[in-house]
Amino acid sequence: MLPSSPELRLLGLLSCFIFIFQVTNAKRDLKSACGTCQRITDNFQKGYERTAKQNFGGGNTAWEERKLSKYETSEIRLMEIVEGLCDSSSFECNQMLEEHEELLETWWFKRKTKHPDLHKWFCIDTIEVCCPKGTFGPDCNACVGGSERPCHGNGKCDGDGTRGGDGKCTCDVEYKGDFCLDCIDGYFNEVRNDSFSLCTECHSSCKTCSDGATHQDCDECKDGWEEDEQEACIDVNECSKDSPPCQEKEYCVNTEGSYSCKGCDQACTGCTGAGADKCKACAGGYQDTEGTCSDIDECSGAEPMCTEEHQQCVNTSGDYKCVCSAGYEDHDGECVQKPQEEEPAVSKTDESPHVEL
Ligand SMILES: *[C@@H]1O[C@H](CO)[C@@H](O)[C@H](O)[C@H]1NC(C)=O
Ligand SMILES: *[C@H]1O[C@@H](CO)[C@H](O)[C@@H](O)[C@@H]1NC(C)=O
Repeated sequence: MLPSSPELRLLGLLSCFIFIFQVTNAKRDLKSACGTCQRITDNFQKGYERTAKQNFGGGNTAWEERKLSKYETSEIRLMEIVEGLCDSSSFECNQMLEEHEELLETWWFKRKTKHPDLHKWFCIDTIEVCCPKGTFGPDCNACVGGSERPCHGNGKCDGDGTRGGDGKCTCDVEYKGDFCLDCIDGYFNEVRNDSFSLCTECHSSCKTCSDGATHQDCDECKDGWEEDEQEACIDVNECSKDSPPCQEKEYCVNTEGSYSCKGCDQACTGCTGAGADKCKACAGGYQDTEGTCSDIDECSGAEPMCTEEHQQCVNTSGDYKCVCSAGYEDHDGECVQKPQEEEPAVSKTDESPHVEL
């Protein structure tokens, strides 16, 4: 009978999730176990080289020769190498080492001569956490694209060299597809057959292209570019369009594939370029003098601009202002005489006694 109550179904669903979780976890574990094993055998090699130079350096008497050849294959040397295999902080490494230390000893004394490649003997063939390069998974199957050139040399095979992964490709940035033979947009196949592909970047004016890297090889132009009569992609001059893209107080600068808007000189109302000589019209407070908009000195006109008593006119860029004359200061819009300056020393002694307490 099928489980029919909601509780039972939920339970079934839950155990299904747990199963999936364990499977994905196990897959990752297989990859990392191979990485751990690889580090162990790498460190073994380093330790082997390190201990080769150690002890009895330089001597060559018969006694030393004998002693040296003895050390070369000795348990002592093996111990010295094994000490450096794992970081004390690496749980995974120490666990693997503990579990398989005897195997390393077996290899050291009995297998080394026949199987000099420790990684192959230990990680791949004996404890079976790794696979040969270009293969993956429990049975060391060939990666997509073959073990010689996984992913046709244009990507990374999932689980490559480990007992984990699914052998599928993650392509390098220019490539796509299950086999990493296709080019992404903006690239084209310069060379291509069933097992080899080289993707080259299109001309900067192309969105897509084929067969070449010039602006005439585009299949489609990029935004900001358009086809001319020869079907080549050329830059669109956004600035010469009927409705220019910039604001009133800006001028337009065309660039490759785009444009930019820049602010007009403050002397202008509208302009065709940078500077006061590129104005379409002069801004208020400026006048056209020989094609350039220049500041008007309002203060030098026949009519006085500032009419209050003791006021003075000051010319500013595009404008003028009225200020009180020297010796006068503004009091509610009127210029009144400043109070006589007191001697600084006197005012200090007047104010400071209570501060100095
Ligand atoms: C594919 O092209 C590459 C590079 O040009 C060449 O080395 C290889 O032999 C070719 N393979 C086939 C099957 O044509
Ligand atoms: C105002 O006067 C004109 C004309 O003499 C000058 O050319 C300006 O430079 C001046 N503006 C300022 C801010 O001094």
